[in-house]
Amino acid sequence: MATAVAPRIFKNFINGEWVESRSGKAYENRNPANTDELVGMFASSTAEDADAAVDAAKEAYKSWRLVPAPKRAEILFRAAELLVQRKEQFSKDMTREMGKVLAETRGDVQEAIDMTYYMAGEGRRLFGQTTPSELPNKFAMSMRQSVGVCAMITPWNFPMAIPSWKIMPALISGNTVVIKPAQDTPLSVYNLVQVLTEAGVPRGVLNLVGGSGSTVGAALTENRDVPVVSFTGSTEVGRVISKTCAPDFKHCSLEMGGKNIIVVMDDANLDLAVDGAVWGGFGTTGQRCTAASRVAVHKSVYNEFVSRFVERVKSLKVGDGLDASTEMGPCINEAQLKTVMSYVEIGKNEGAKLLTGGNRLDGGVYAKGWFHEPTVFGDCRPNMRIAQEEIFGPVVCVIPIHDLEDAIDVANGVPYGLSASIYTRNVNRAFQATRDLYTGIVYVNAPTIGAETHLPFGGTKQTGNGHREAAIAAIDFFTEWKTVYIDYSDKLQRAQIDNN
Ligand code: UN1
Repeated sequence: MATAVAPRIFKNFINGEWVESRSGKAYENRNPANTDELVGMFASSTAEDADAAVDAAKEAYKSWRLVPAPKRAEILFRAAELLVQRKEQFSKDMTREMGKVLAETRGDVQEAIDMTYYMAGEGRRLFGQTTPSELPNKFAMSMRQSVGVCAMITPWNFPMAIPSWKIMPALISGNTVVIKPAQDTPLSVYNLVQVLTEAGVPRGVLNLVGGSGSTVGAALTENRDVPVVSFTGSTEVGRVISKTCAPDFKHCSLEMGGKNIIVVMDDANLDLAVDGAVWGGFGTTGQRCTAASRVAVHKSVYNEFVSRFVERVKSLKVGDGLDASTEMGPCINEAQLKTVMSYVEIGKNEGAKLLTGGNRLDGGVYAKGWFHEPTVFGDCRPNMRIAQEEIFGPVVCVIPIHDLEDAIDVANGVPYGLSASIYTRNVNRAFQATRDLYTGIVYVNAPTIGAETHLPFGGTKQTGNGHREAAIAAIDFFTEWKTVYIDYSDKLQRAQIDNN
C-alpha cells in the first residue's frame, strides 16, 4: 500500500554522528503483524562501515577507559531515567517491529531499565580483592581492567533487553562498543543508542552499524582491533563466530539455542502448572531462547494436565500485539513462520499427536502478517525431532514421564541446557531436580522464563560457551583481572622460597 509520507531513514551511528552507509543502500523494516506497515528504512552497511565504527571505538577507548567508573555510572543513571520516561513509546515501537504484545515489550524495555540502573550501581563497586601477601612488607590486590572495543551482535526476540545486557556492563567497565542489531528489530537499538547518547556517552564510545550478519557481523568479528565479541543468536552462527574469534583469542561470549522443559510431577498444583506451561510455551510466540517448548508430565496426571492445557491454549487470542486483548503475536518473519510450519509436518510424520493448532493463520485480520496457531503435540517421545530441536515458535511438545529420574533423563537428553523447571510440592524432589538438571537456569514452581537482570543468565552444552550474561558474571566477561603486588621491603623477596 502506498504511503503518503516518505519513510524515515535510519542511519548508522559512528563516532558520535548519524551517517549514511557507504553502500548508499537501506533495507525495509516491516511490521510482522501487518507487512503493509513500514516501520522505517535502515542502513544496509558494508564491511568498511563496520571497520570505521571499530576505528572510532578504538580511538574513543583511549579516554573512556580513564573516566572514573562512578562518572561513567552517572551517564548510565541518566540513560535509565530517559528510558523510564520513554518506556511507552519505545514499547510501541518494539511491538511494531517485533510483533510481541505490548505487555511483553513493556517488559523488554523494563529489563533494559533494570539492567541500566543495575550496571550504573556497579560503577561504585567493580570490586577487586586485597589480601595479605605471604611475604612481609608486601601488598597484594586484584583489580578489574577494561579490555577495549567490544563487538555485539544481538537478536530480534528481545530487541532492547539483550542489547542492554551487553552494552551496560561493557560501558561501565570502561570498554567501547560497536553494536550490530538484528535486521528485523533495529529500531529498538536505535532508541537505546539515542538515549545513551543524550545521557552523555561521549563520541565514539558507542557505535551502531546496521545490516546483515554475513557482512557487518563478519567484519566486526574478523577485525583485529576487536578483542571482545558478544553474540546472542543461533547455535549455527555461534559456531562460526567462535571459529572466527579463535585464531586471535578474542574473548567470545555466545548465548545460543534452548530446548527448555517444564516437568510436572504428580503432586504439582496443576492449575499453576498449566498457567506456567501456557506462559512459558506461548509467551513471545514461543520465540524465546528460554521458551518452554517441552512439557514432561507424570503419567498419573497426564490426561488431566493435557486436557486443561489444551483447553487454555485453544482460547489464546492471536493477533496484533498493539491490541490490548491480544495474547500472542505473530512470528517475526516469513522464514520463521515457515520453520514453524515445517516442524509441524515433521511432528505429524514422527507420529506425535497434534492436540491443537498446527496451521498458519491466514485471511481476515491475519492476511498481512506471519501468524501461526498456538500448537500442542501430545504423546511425544523424547527423541523425536520436535522434542530435540529448537523450533523458536508457538509449538509445545508434551512428553509423558514415569518418575523424577525419568523426567531428569528426558530434561537433560537434549543438546541444549538453558532453562528447566519443575512443578512439585515435594521439597525433596525440588532440591533433587535443582541439583540434577544440567542447565544454566532452574525454576521451581515457575515456568522456564522470567530471568532477572541481577542474576547470571546463560546455559550449558550447546546453549553457550561457559560465559554468563547479566549480574556480576557480565562484568567478569567484559573485564580482565589484573593482579598487583607492591613490595615495600626494599629488598628482593622471593615468593614460595623466602616465606618459610
Ligand atoms: C530469551 O529467552 O531470549 O527470562 C531472553 C526471560 C527474559 C529474557 C529471555 N527475561 O525470559
